[in-house]
Amino acid sequence: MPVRTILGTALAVSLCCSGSSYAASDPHAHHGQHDHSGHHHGDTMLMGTHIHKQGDWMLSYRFMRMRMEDSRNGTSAISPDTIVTTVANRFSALAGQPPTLRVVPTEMTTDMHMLGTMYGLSDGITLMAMLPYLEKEMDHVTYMGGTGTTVLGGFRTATSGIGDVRLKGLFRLHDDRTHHVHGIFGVSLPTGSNTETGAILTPMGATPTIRLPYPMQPGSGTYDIIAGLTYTAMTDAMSWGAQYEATLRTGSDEGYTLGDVHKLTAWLGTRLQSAIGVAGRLSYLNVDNIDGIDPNIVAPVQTADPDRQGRERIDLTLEMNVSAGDGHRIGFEISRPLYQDLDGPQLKSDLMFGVAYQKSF
Ligand SMILES: [Cu+2]
Repeated sequence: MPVRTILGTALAVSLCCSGSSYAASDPHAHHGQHDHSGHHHGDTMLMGTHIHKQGDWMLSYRFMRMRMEDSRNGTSAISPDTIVTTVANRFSALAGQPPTLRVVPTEMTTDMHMLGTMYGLSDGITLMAMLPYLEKEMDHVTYMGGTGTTVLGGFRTATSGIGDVRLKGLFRLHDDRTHHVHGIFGVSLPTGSNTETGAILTPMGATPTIRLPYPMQPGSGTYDIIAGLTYTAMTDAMSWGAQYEATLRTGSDEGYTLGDVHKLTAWLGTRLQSAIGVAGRLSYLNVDNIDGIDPNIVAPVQTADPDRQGRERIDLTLEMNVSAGDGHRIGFEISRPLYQDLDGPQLKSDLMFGVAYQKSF
C-alpha cells in the first residue's frame, strides 16, 4: 500500500529507531510475558490495553486536540439562523429570556494534556492513574434582541485547568500465546472544576460574567465508576483487539449529574518494521444527557440545556507507533467521525489529532 510505504519511509527518515525492544528473530519475544522492558505491547497506543508484570512502571504523556464545528440536530446540519428562529429556549419562562435560542456556538477546540502512570502491583493486577489538563475555547455568534436574524456580534469563552483524575485497576483474566483478556475497574475523582465562569455577549448587548455551560467545564463534579473489559490478540503478522469501557456517574454536584459514557473500540494493526506499527481503530461512543440542572447555568444557548448534551458517534482512527528502544515509545493518531447523532442542536465533532509518548521501566 502506498500510504504504508510513505508513512514507513517518513518515519524511518525522521526517527532513529536504534535497538528496538522487539527481537526481530522472535516475533513472540514481545508477547504474552513481555519484552525486556517488561511491557506487553499491543499494536496500539490506546490507553489501558496492556498490563504490566509485577514491579514494572510506565510513564506516559499524551496530547490530544479535538475540534468541533457547526451545529447538527440528530444527523442533519442546522444553521445558526435556523437555530435562533426555531429552537425553543428552555429558560423562556424566566424574566428577560427570549422564546428561542439567540446565541449559537460556531466552533470549539479542546486541547488535552494527559499524564499517566502504570504500575504492576502483581503479575495479575496493574494500577493506572491519569491526570488530565484541559484547555477549552468556544466561539459564538449572538443575535440581536428576541427575534430575527440580525447578528449583534461574536465572542469567545475559554477555560483551562486540571480535569478529573482517573484511577483504575486492570485485572488479568486470561492469557495464552495469542489471546489476552483483562477487566477494568476504577474510579474518576471530581478534581476538575465545574464552576468556571466567563464573559458572554447577550442579545441585548450586555457582557456579564456568568457560569459557563456544561461543555466548557473541565470536571464532572461527581465520583464516577469506571468499568470495562479489554481483549487483545497478537500473531506474528497482526494484532487486534477490542475494549469496552463505561464511565458511570454517581451522585450529583451543583444540581446535576453528567450523562454516563459508554465506549466500544475495536482495532487491527500490523508492523511495517519490527519497531514501527500501524493500526486502524473504529470506536463507538454513547453519551447520555445530563440529569438535573445547574441553576447557575442559564442562557439562551444550546450548551446550557441539559437535554441537548447526549450523543452517539462512530470514529475512525489511524495510528502509527514507534518503539525507539529502552522502553521509549511514540505514537501519532488522527481521528475522524464517520457518523454522529446528536441530541441537538449541538456542535458536531470534526478531526482529532493526538501524540503520545510512553516510557517503560
Ligand atoms: Cu503501560
